[in-house]
Amino acid sequence: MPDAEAQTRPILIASNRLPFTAHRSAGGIEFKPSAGGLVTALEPVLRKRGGTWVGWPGLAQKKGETLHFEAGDDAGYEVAPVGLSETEVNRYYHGFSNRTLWPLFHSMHERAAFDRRDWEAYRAVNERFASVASGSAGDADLVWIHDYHLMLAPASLRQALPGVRIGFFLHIPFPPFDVFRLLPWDREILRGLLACDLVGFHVAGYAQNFLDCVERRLGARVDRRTQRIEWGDRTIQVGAFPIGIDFDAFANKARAAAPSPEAGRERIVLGVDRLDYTKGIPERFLGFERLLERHPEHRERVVLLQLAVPSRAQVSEYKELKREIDELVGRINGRFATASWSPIRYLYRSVPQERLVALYRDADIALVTPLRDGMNLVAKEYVACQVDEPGVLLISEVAGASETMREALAVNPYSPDETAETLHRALTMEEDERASRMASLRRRERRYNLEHWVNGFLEAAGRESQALALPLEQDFETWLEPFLARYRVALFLDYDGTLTPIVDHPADATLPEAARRGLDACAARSDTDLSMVSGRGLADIRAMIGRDDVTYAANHGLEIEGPGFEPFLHEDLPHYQARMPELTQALSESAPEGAWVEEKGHTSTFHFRQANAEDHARAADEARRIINGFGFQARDAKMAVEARPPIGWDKGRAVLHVLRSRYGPSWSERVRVVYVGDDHTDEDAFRLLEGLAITFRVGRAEEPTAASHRLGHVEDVHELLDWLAQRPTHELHES
Ligand code: GDG
Repeated sequence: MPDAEAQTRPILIASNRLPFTAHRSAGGIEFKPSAGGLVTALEPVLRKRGGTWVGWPGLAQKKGETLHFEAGDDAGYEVAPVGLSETEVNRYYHGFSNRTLWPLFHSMHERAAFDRRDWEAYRAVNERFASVASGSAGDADLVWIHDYHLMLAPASLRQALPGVRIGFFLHIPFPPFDVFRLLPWDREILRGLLACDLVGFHVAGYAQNFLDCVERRLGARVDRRTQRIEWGDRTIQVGAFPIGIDFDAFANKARAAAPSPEAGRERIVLGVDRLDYTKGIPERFLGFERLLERHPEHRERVVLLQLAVPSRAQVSEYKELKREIDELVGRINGRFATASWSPIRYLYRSVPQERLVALYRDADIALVTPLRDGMNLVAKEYVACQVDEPGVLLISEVAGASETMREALAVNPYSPDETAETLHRALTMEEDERASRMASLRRRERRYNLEHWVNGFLEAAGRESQALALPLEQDFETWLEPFLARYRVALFLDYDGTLTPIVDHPADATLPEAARRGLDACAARSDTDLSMVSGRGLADIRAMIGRDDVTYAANHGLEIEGPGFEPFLHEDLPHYQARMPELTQALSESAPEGAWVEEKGHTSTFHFRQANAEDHARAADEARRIINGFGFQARDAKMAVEARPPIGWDKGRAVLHVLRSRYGPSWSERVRVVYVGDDHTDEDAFRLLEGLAITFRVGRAEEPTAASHRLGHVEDVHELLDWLAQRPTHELHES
């Protein structure tokens, strides 16, 4: 679709909170609009294009209570509330979102709690968000999901609406790999985000961290230059979109605001934060104390005015922090106060915006020293409100904002000495330097404002993701070359969906020419042994490949034949084989038109791909019931249900049998194993080989996998075969 047309289609926004908050009062439930920057930025987009905002109204739902909300007649968009019970508010919101993800993503892992019940609530609530979103999406052109509360929702939404475009923006940092991996559910979170078309972060460093995690934890192909990820058959674009503020609105309000009562007597050093341990409030106070110790000339001339907005007061960490701050203020004020001056003025409350902008305008210095911060809007708002005498901005090196606000004075928030010295420098800075620095900061923030951010993200989300430009050989080399070098290679390949595309009838899935060439070239190498691991019967898979020097593990490995070792047939098989004809007949009788049964000796497969789509679910249920009734194990496959003898044998056990029979019990010292498969019967082999082999899962991104890497298509497997056939020949380590 042309970009211009796409920009006028409705849009769906999903965020933890709706643009207004519900409160219970004596007169019933009341709604108050939320005045946050994000709401101000996104509402006009919704009004213009139409669409829906999905979110939690901020109130725990009582049993049997239904909450109904409307954006108001003139809003021009719909509101779809997601109800949460009190337990869910505790576990999903206070628990997993704010006690696990918030500290971990701010690289404060020692504060993070990992509780499986919180995780389960998070998963359930994310699924509910996705289901409300898919029910409200209508003809929305894009679903834009916000923040760390909803990182699994994209995956559920993708399942419900496979064709929808999904954009995600993370408002907090994305941590480095060695911090992120501490999360017991790290892969699930990554997989959730990879269901998007675009994943946006504030700064390039967070996007890099995400790419590292996806590459190292999921084995996805990553193109760092274009910031793209190949995930099975899909491509995901990643990018940095530094958020801005409504600069002109802040500047205009600052021009209009009445003088702050605090202005005039002493010079003001201003801190404005939610009361949160990431914001570094105690550390900031210690830096200010050090200033007063080292530079007594500032005593009675400067005051640190700290606004701390109450936040997440139910979480114990925050209660503890409040106590710590109260004590620190008391101690420092007790130490330095005189009859007419107290060094720290601390307000634990929120103030109206007119008063906030006046403070920003009248403050001589803004002390923005979070210990870690996604971006930090306070720094930007301060700059926008500097409409009179230019002040100085001190910014923590580890706030996202410091990446672009280069003319601010950067500080390490953990160092009281550095904070003190930088404060001293700011307090003694000449007017012309202050003016130059502030003018540059203001110019940039005016240009890269909130509207610029919204438009930039929406434009990127509307662009089709191009496939990776990186040649596959390069990744094969990185993944395989160091692992294989100087070792014999045992290559295990599934057939259908791996070497050949899936077709309606298995008999039509003949080996493509490219696969034949690759297989022949691999087999021709004296340092490579080939094995086929297939659900097909032995004669069938042998005929499809047509080589005698290959090992065949047929019927999911129940029957194995290969060069150099005794043929294998599981000892319990004859018993089940005797029952097979009867089972096949029962399955055939249950089959609706188009469905059919493939008998393969020891196993049997009920195929329903060609039956009417509306019969699929019922036919599969019935087949499972019959299979179980005969004492066989029913396993779902692609548009099919397989009947297998329930003897605890699978492709993983079969691979192990081949390796032990061929190379002895110390096989792992003698060969390097590569396994390629495309469906969930291959997962048994992927799991067994975890840490022992390089494994590839081919195809659909939505299927979870234990494989170490993914490939998009059958053609990529052909390239892998070519690479393996042409890899450098080394003198073997041990033969
Ligand atoms: C998250 C990320 C990222 C504060 N006190 C009062 C008040 N505020 C307003 C400020 C500002 C907002 O609160 C705080 O925004 P920050 O960006 O500083 O921090 P978080 O709340 O942690 O936000 C952050 C942001 O998302 C956006 O992506 O920058 O890194 O952590 O707008 O003005 N507003 C009023 N009275 C107060 O007393 N009216």
